[in-house]
Amino acid sequence: MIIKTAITIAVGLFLGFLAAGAATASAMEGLKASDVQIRATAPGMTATGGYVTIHNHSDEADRLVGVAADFAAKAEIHTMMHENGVMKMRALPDGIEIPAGVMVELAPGGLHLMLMGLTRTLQAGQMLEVELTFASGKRMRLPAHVKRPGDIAGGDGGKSAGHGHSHNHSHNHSHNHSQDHSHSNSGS
Ligand SMILES: [Cu+2]
Repeated sequence: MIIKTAITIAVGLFLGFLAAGAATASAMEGLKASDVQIRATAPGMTATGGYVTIHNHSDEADRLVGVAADFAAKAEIHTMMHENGVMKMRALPDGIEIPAGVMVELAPGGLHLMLMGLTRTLQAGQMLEVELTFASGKRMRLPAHVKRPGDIAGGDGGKSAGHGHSHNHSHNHSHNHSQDHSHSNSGS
């Protein structure tokens, strides 16, 4: 009798635990970020771009509001804009809206993670980590592949074909913001 009660309780706890686990798993599936790619740098470069695909499977909008990496003293969310025929980068202090049910792709020529104050040269083939923060409070620590600019998916005729490719160069060279210099100067 006592034993049977104990088993009943144990089974109940176990099922409760499973249910809690399943709830957590589906909540995590709500928002998925994958395929983080970072543009490799040449020695001395203090800034680079990063890209990621975020898929919101939930029925609530969220917002990417922050990015951090241990190899970058400062990181921001940027977009690219046409201004008098010239592509320019602009910080998005409010981040990027990720509407319910929508996939948002940060890719060369458009939205990107701006990684500044680099503490080392990022070489193609390296595997790093970045952390994304969302308005909902979610944080994701994700593996990030360092790739040569030409190997970065999304900007070269892929799904987001169009503007990506031709703008890669201007993007690359305009990364030397004035902020970057203050960071790199502090170390040398
Ligand atoms: Cu930028």
